[in-house]
Amino acid sequence: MPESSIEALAAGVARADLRSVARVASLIENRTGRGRELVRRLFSCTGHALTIGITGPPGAGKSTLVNRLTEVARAEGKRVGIIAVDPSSPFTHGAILGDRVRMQQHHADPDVFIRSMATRGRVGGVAESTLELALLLDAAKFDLVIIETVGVGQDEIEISRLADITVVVLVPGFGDDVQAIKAGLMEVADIFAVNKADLPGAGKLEQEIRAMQSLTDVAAAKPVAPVHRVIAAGGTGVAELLAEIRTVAAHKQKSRGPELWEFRLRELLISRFFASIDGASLRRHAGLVAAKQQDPFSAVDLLWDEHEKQGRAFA
Ligand SMILES: Nc1nc2c(ncn2[C@@H]2O[C@H](COP(=O)(O)OP(=O)(O)OP(=O)(O)O)[C@@H](O)[C@H]2O)c(=O)[nH]1
Ligand SMILES: [Mg+2]
Repeated sequence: MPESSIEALAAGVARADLRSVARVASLIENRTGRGRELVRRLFSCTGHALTIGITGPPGAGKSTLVNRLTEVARAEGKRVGIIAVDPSSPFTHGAILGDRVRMQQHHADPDVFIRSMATRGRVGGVAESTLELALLLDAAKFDLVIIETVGVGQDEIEISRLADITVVVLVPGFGDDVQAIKAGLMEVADIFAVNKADLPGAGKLEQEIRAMQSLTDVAAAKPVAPVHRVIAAGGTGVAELLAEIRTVAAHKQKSRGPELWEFRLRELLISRFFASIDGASLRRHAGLVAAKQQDPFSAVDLLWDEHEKQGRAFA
């Protein structure tokens, strides 16, 4: 099919043709060589979009917030690409279905592109696919690219950091048992959104965040992340949040282009390595090491060999 040649698809993306964007997105999701080739070609056209990572505990209102941010950006005439990374873990409540329902108002809008990426059963490769999708949407001239991940595991949290700026969404009324989640999320936040501020406890949560910041940010030598109260459900505070995102992102970009790419390249390396390792094999070695039937260094040697074999097949 001549219209699906790499050249034609690249040209389609460059002129923001949505059918081409959708086809390339599928090529990326299916981890095809053509998808990767296209992203390589399109990379020189990227750099225009602001990418925003939105992460936070399950049910914090991330999708609702993404929906509202999209509304605000659309009212400005901006085009918005959304990538919802769904780990299909027991922690999420059918995120894909929920996202579809909540995003429905934007579905008919040709200037909003939504892609849910299921990660079930994949050990690695998620960071790489996510970055490829984000670059695709950037090349297709979307002004904002929003990446939603559920901030439960470290991997998910790291994916939100592939963006130019990371917003951590927290909600009042969690028990003390989520302190651990919060601690993991503290380090990645450029901005905190205290959502569901219509519920009691928003002030207390804000105080807790500031108290934790006073402990962690000194050591991290990182600017203190602003805290914003929002009611995503009603849209309150969302325009202000977007303005803050832009301000913080502008500051960050000035100082940390190479630093951000160093982080991204590291994530890509890890992602690619784990994409070539079978999860079952990793678990098998872990079992052998735990049972003292194998030492961890030999296990790593064997996993590395597996990666080299797979890596060659992959290339
Ligand atoms: N009271 C109140 N409820 C909200 C607010 N924002 C979102 N919700 C509700 O919180 C629930 C979860 O919202 P989602 O947007 O699906 O949350 P999420 O963080 O995307 O959830 P996962 O993707 O499953 O982790 C929904 O029932 C929303 O209607 C808010 O500002 N106030
Ligand atoms: Mg969601």
